[in-house]
Amino acid sequence: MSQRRVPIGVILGFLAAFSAAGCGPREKVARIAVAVPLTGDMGTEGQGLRRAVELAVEEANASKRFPYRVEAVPYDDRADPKEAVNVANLIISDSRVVAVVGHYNSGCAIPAAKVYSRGGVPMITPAATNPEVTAQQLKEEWSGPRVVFRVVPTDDVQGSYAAEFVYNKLGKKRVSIMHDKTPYGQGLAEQFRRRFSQLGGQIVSEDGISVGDRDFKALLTRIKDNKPEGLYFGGLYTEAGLIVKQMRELGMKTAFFSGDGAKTTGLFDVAGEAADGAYLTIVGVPVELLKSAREFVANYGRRWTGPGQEIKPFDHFGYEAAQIIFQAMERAGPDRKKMIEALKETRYQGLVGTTQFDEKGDTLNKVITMTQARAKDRSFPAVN
Ligand code: ABU
Repeated sequence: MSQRRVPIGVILGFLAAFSAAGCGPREKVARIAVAVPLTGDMGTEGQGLRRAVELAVEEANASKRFPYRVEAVPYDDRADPKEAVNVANLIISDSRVVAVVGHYNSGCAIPAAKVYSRGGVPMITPAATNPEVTAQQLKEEWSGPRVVFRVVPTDDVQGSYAAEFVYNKLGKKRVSIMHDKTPYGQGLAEQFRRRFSQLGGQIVSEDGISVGDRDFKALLTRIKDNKPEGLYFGGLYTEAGLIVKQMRELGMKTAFFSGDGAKTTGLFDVAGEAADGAYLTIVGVPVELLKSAREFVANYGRRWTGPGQEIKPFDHFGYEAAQIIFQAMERAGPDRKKMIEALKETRYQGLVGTTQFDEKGDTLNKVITMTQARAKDRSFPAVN
């Protein structure tokens, strides 16, 4: 009996045409990676972004917008820069991933962006606000393609805005600064300091703390002795909540200011009543005030009804990032390289207005809103 050999190329081709489960032809899929913190303190914010992107993906599939299925694939970077790089390496190695929505933390987005450039995968951050996230792409040492885009304004804008509010609107001239020594927290605090000093304000002290620190009373007692009229903190909601709580426990009535990383209901979970009156900037306009986001808010509320699934402050930016990716997919097809070029030409009219990117990949939309925490209903009404 003669035996006929099947060429290996034919076997590989046959296998590739079938799904990993081996139970049918492989479905055409384009994946959007959602690389955010899904666990730990910042998991609340990352889970919100995951829900927002999943909603966008479900809507795209339901409307048969593409001749293939779109999947949102979540990756947990745990708000840890090393884990973000690990996750980014996993993402670029999955050839079905055409784009990334992420990361939340600037400290994660900065190193992960280098990996995405190496893999030629476009990334849109819906939350990381340190200027370096995108600016690093224009530096001489950046050897790969420019792949990073951002739909939120940066901390030079946010820090300056806060300084002008404190100095001009509230008339406070002597402020202490604290920050968490991360690219986000320290960077935002430095931008605040730069503008506040330019205006003629006096920085009476500046101190770095570490993420995970719990007891700030010794430091706050020293700060209290300097009698500042305000305390500006660059960092995230857990440390912000602990600081403002301990300030009030020490009898410090000093006004408390922080940024978009602290403006979330987690602040009330940590600080309780002590959060009341804290001033927090947020990038863009809070979603509840955006007429253009009403349908998104209603759909989100219908889709995500479980405990802890309420809309989070950056979710509309996550949804917007997904829509901008879809627009690029329509123009370029689910092709990483072509999508990068299509994203550079973005002109998208969405929930937050018109998004167009500058040469760094930053949105031209530079709106910042000042809010003030209201403990009785755990809300952040706008004050400007
Ligand atoms: N911008 C909100 C906090 C996240 C970050 O930029 O690190």
